[in-house]
Amino acid sequence: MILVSLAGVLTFAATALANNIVGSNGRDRLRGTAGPDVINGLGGHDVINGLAGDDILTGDTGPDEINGGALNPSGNWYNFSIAGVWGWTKGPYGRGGAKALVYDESKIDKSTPLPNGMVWNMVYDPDAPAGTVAPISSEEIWQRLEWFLSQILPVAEESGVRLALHPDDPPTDQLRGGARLVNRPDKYERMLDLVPSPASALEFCLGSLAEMPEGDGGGDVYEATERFARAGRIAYVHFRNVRGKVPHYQEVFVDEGDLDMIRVLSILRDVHFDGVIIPDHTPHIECDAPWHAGMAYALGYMRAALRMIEAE
Ligand SMILES: [Mn+2]
Repeated sequence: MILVSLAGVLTFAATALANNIVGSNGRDRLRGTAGPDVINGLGGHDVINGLAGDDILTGDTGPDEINGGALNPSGNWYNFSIAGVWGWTKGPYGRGGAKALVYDESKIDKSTPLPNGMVWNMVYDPDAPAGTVAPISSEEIWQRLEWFLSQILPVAEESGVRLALHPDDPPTDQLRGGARLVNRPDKYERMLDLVPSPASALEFCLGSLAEMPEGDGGGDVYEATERFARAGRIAYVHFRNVRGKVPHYQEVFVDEGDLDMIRVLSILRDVHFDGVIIPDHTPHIECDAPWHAGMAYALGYMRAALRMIEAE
């Protein structure tokens, strides 16, 4: 069954492809409420920074937080990143002068350290001492993730919800001194194996995956889509497109990037994917509601594309 919902206005049901497309209201629910409830409500910055004590996420508070947090059983977004999304510039680089994001490592110093008291572009401790966050190795960030998953996944299982990890955006080797986590499709495999659980799932961001450089397990988004969808590990898909890869790429409209989005949808159809597909960030169309216009454009494309491949 397909459920299309755009700001609560439109609802259609029942097609052959068992996907849900959730509009901006669903995105808000998933991203605005559910994700931060998990991460911030349960001491996320301490976990990411490696400072969490054993009492976080354990005891009675875990299930209560999850059950009280309006989490979605199908999948709830989380990121696990020190630097967050950083290093891009925004300008009228998109088609028709739309404002779009460009990531170009020749224009930045990606090792620029994070100030103390900040994680994921957010200040969590305004009284932090002056200075910067020390570099964090790949081994260290994977250990922190393992601890986090070992604590929260049993609670998620008990509560009947899935947690869906977003890959790194941008998927560099390191950013601001911190090693990145899922910057190749195969790293998703490593994450799933780290703490095996049916509650552990993927927030499968097609844009971030397409930005991953070739080689070292990167490059083939179609193969990764089929592999993880067939295994039932994709909780939901971020449907967006890009042109180029790390170290230089640009975010573009869904119909003009390097990824063949129709091919991706066909793969999902062929493996009977029954998760959720939502639009991700898009170029901002010049008008009174630039973000909403971009989202509406992506949703319209997605609906039309689904109709087309279902008719094949
Ligand atoms: Mn995304």
